Amino acid sequence: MKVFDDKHIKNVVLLGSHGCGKTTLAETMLFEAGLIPRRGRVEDNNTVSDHHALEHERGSSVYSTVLHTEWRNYKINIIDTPGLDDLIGETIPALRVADTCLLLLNAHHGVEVGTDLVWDHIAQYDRPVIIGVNQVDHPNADFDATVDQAKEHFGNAVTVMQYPVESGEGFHRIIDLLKMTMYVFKDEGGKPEKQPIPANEKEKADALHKELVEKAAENDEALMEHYFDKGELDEDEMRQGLKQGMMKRTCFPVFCLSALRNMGTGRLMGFIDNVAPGAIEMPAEELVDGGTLPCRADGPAVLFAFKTVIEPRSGHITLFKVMSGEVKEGADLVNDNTGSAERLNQLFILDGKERRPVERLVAGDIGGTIKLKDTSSAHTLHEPGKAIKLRPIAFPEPRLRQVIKAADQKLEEKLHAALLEIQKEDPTIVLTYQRETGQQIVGGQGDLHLNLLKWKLNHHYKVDATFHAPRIPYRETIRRSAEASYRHKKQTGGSGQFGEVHLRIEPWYEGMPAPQGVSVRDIQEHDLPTGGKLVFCNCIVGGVIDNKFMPSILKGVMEKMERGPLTGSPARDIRVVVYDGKMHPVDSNDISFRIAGLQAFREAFGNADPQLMEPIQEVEVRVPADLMGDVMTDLQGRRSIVMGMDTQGRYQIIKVHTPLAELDRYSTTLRSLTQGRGTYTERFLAYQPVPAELQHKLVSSHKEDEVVV
Ligand SMILES: Nc1nc2c(ncn2[C@@H]2O[C@H](COP(=O)(O)OP(=O)(O)OP(=O)(O)O)[C@@H](O)[C@H]2O)c(=O)[nH]1
Ligand SMILES: [Mg+2]
Repeated sequence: MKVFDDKHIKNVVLLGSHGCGKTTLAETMLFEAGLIPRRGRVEDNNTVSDHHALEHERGSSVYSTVLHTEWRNYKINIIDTPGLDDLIGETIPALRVADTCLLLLNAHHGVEVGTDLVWDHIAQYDRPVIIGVNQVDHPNADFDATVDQAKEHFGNAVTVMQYPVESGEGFHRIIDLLKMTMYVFKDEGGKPEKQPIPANEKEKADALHKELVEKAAENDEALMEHYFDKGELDEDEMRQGLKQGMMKRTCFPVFCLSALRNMGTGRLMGFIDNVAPGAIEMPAEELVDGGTLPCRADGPAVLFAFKTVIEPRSGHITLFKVMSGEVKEGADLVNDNTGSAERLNQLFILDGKERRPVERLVAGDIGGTIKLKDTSSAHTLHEPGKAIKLRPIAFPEPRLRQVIKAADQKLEEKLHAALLEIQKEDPTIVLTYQRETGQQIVGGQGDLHLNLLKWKLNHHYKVDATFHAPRIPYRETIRRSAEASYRHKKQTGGSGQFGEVHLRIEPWYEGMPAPQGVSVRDIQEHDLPTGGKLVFCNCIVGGVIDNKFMPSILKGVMEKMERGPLTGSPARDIRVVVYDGKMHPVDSNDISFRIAGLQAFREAFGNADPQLMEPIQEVEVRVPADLMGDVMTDLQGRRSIVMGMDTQGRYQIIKVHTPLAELDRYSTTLRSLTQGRGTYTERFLAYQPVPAELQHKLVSSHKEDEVVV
């Protein structure tokens, strides 16, 4: 495999809504450059990019795939991403390492919901953008309307570079406004014939050319002056101006394509070669500990591992971008995140599933290796003796959480191990364990994401998993103090059991004064594993309960607090004052005092105005302004408290506090309320009291466990 120097490498990520033609375009770019002898089709499951069984089954991309093409003297690394929003975890790492985004629009759908969603991510990464209007050959294609929508959604930086003489089935001619020429394609596409712009298109082409020249000139004073003097810029000057515009994001050049019929790809690749910024032209990477790392071939060797791919047979493949310097096969590096030494035993570039060995890779290039010991996604590897750590990759929080179980209980451990593996590949799969319910919760980006997870578990790990809604982690507490006493007495045959405990329970709060009216011998503060506190005061006088039984009483109280009296949820923030009791010289033992403590606590709890607490989430919903009413009405039906509203471009941001219990499958509801245009984030805020009526309902539907003696 040829080694390209840092000046001849371009990294492009293909982005766009589901089905706009990214995979088809990637295939065409490889074919047009002569790297593959024939073009595969997504429908025939034979494209280079969509090579996974899961992608074949679905007929669309599920994974981000790295490919490369060569056009003239340049190597263009392409990362083809899946367009479905649930698979954003695949797209984000690709965006992180790409230097230019190629955003595809579908000429018969215009700007779609998926386009808008991915646009938000592009904007966060502040990357240069080329817009490709694809499917211009489609019978319902409308190039002009698509460009108008693009301007409406992404602003005036949208700049037409080309337009089709005719959209729709007859599409075969493109007018290029930089070269001021017309490309005429044969039916099968490929290399076009260049022709002069026809007279009836001249006026339109001249006007658009002028706009393009002005756009190119506006980023550079010297160019602007030049333009004023001559009234024109030559091609090179235009390229220079457009590159600057792309880097400043004041220019998003628009190209005209039919990926399916191979029209427009060659010219697009030529533009990527000549104009799209390469890694060495992009701003230096910011480092975690301050400072920056410019992408230079003569800098220290630094790699950024952006993705882990798990191949069932060959194990983990680590995909990386060379952020600086160069690496050779066999290089010894250090992982800055773990401190581990790593050797690049193999060095290759990837074209879908094909690995092509390469002797070395230089700054800006993308490659892969296998069998790294201790390297995960977003880790930095560098030559020994340096301390360089690149910023991590931020992934969105889960939008759907479900309890996951192995259908066959015996496979529970296998399921857990499989989930840990999958998580390495897909950081948007988030595992949590809910201690009090003993439930394993898996978080993902939506129903589809979790369905794909199920598929992977089934097919790659041979575990069938079931999903269901998690139990709400309620908490129980009290609102006033109450006293109770309990005598546990059992006289059966030989030795009996006896223990009597008198206690008072009180709502605990930070800075609470010591118990009044009793003589305190000992106070213990326990941080509970499920949050909150239990403060346990030994106020026994005259030795009515021996000190050695106090731990048993505490144990009984703790047991009831772990599975609270109201709904079996953990109780919290309670002070227990044990002030009296009785012992029996022979029959008193640990178990008697444990039971007496537990029962006394339980009884006192019932009289202490018990309160069920529920988790409240801080929720931020982002919806197009016209859908705000419906979304708001729905949120109000979910016991939400509106905290504020904001405008962000064409969107409204609604901030609410909503009980977790009301957010079950909210992502699915929000999608259907907004045809997918609304998004939201949520995070835990605090525990708050459950309203009385609802508490009554929850308590009556819970049957308290019998006390096991
Ligand atoms: N008419 C026409 N159809 C196209 C063109 N490009 C792609 N298609 C078709 O559109 C469908 C989707 O194409 P893909 O390449 O899978 O789209 P994608 O953007 O990769 O889709 P995801 O991976 O799901 O995001 C396929 O049926 C393609 O044949 C085009 O230029 N013209
Ligand atoms: Mg695809």
